Amino acid sequence: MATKSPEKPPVSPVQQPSGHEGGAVVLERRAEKVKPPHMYQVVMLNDDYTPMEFVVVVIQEFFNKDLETATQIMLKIHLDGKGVCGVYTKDVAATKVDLVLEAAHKAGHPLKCVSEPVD
Ligand code: TYC
Repeated sequence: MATKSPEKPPVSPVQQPSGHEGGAVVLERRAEKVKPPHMYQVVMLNDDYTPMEFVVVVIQEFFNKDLETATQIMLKIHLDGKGVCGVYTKDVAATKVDLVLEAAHKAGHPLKCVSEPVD
């Protein structure tokens, strides 16, 4: 009966030679730790002029929300003055902001949004 060998210790940060390098010893340092990226939330701001329907469409299109969720987010912004539409890496959040501002500008609405780091 095969007995289970004892648990191996956690992998060392240095790659151990496998013995198949033709006699050469290859030591390869592995990345110690990969931290998750800092995340940024896209916050949309209320104003008195942008039509509610336009905001709902923008939230659906650029933040991939269904109609019901987009409507809830829009109403929260309308009532509280601002609301989070999504959380992304820094570059993606910045791109979302640009796309929303461009769409609003093209449609002649003063809709604004910003990205800010999540604590
Ligand atoms: N307050 C706007 C209105 O009454 C609607 C609105 C909602 C505008 C959310 C911007 O981010 C916004 N027409």
